[in-house]
Amino acid sequence: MSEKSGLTRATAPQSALVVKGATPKTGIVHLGLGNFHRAHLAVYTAKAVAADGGDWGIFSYSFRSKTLADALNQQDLLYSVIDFAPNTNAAIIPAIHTAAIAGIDCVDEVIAEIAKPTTKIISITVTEAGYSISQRTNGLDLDSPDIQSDLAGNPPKTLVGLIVRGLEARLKENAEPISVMSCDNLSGNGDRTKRQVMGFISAMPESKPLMDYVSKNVSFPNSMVDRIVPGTEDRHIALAEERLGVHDTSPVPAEPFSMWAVEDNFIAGRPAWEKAGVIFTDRVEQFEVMKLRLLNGAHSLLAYFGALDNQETIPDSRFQPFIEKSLRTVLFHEYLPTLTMPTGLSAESYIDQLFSRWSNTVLGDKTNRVGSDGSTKLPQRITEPAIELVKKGQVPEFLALTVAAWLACIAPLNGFDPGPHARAMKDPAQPRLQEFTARSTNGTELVSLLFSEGNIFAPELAKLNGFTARIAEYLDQILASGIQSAAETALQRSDRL
Ligand code: CS2
Repeated sequence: MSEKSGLTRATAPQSALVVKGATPKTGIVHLGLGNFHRAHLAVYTAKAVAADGGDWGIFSYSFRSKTLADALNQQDLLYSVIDFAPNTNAAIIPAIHTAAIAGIDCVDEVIAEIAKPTTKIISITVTEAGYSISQRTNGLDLDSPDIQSDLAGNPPKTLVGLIVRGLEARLKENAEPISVMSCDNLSGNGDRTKRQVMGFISAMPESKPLMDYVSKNVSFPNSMVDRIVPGTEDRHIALAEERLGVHDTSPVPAEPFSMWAVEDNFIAGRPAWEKAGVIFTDRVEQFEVMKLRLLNGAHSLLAYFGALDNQETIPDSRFQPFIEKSLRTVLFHEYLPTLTMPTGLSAESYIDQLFSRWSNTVLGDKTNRVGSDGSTKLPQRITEPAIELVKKGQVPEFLALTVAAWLACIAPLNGFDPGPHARAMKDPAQPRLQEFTARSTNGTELVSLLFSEGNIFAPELAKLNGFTARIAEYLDQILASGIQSAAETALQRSDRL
């Protein structure tokens, strides 16, 4: 136990507080109380309130994270965000939350909060896995038992169910407009959230009034969010204490870099986020695609190649010469040709900046964090570029190898040991994939089951025979001779382009 006093309103160093006076009243209900939210939306909102005022306090809810919610309540809802990078000692306390609650027993409170006319925005960070997307139908996963339970009127267990019950209560009580803003790495995240919400409402009995209300009075802004935020470790807690002089049980480590590009489509108003550095643009899609492919797509490669090469952290992985070459090839030959950079941003400098962000040894982001949930991340990152390149007659070697490396990490065949960092990765599709593995003797059989029964990648991708055959071939090569050998084959083939 630390000898320093614990972080509370009474002990918080004033100089670190972003919002210095009383916490503003709730204007935002946030779903998903993870580290990313606490270092991104919460920081931008606190800075906007500090600059411009407004009732934009954040009432936050998490389906799980009960321990974190309890810890924050012990600290008067305060926590610090600590920049981790060489040559910085920044530590701030956003002080913007009005509540932190967690667990399914609290959903009625959340629904009631969404219904209040003073709530103007519902914001979301639940990761890609939280949207109940069916890859088979590209809509709401109506086969999911949790969605079925939510549709039957039980206390909502899913994000979409919870939002819809909140909107239903709002319609009943005041029918005021509201915005629903996804801050997750999904392409067209606002449009996608709307599709999921509408899919749920369509499956409800007598849903016409709710459908009309949502169509006319609820906006779903698209946005591109960016900041690398790992999980909190003991060393982060120790450093937070050193910088703050008080003991914070729940600090958030983050890189200094932060970016947020948002479509200005807030039907019920918003904080003055532009005063906190947010880019408002009607070209948000360009930012999203750039970030989802160049940062996140390449990040997945770093995570799976690194873990298979026994690297614990992203910087350790990035510094392996074969991984660095693979990264440059996937970025310049496979992702960049499939996108248009936003006006004013140069691809070369954005990519240089990515390499320096991935080199952050002080932050020490983990390959197992980035590699987790690949079944919900890879479809966003790989599908469209793969389809586009194959249609142009190019086999995207490293996109195929990324999928193969993910399979080798999550569902290793024939007793292959992917190493401790891959074993630490979690993936909601792992049981299904392992079942396919048990039925397969080689990469071709596994990949064929993945694409015929997996419901992970869009059916269109399954039709790209050259691409799926390449995934199988690379998977066999990883199992027989390791990731480096497979990457070298892919590099040789790419050189011939
Ligand atoms: C990462 C992201 O988990 C992942 O797959 O690529 O969490 C990444 O760190 C963030 O999107 C950075 O903005």
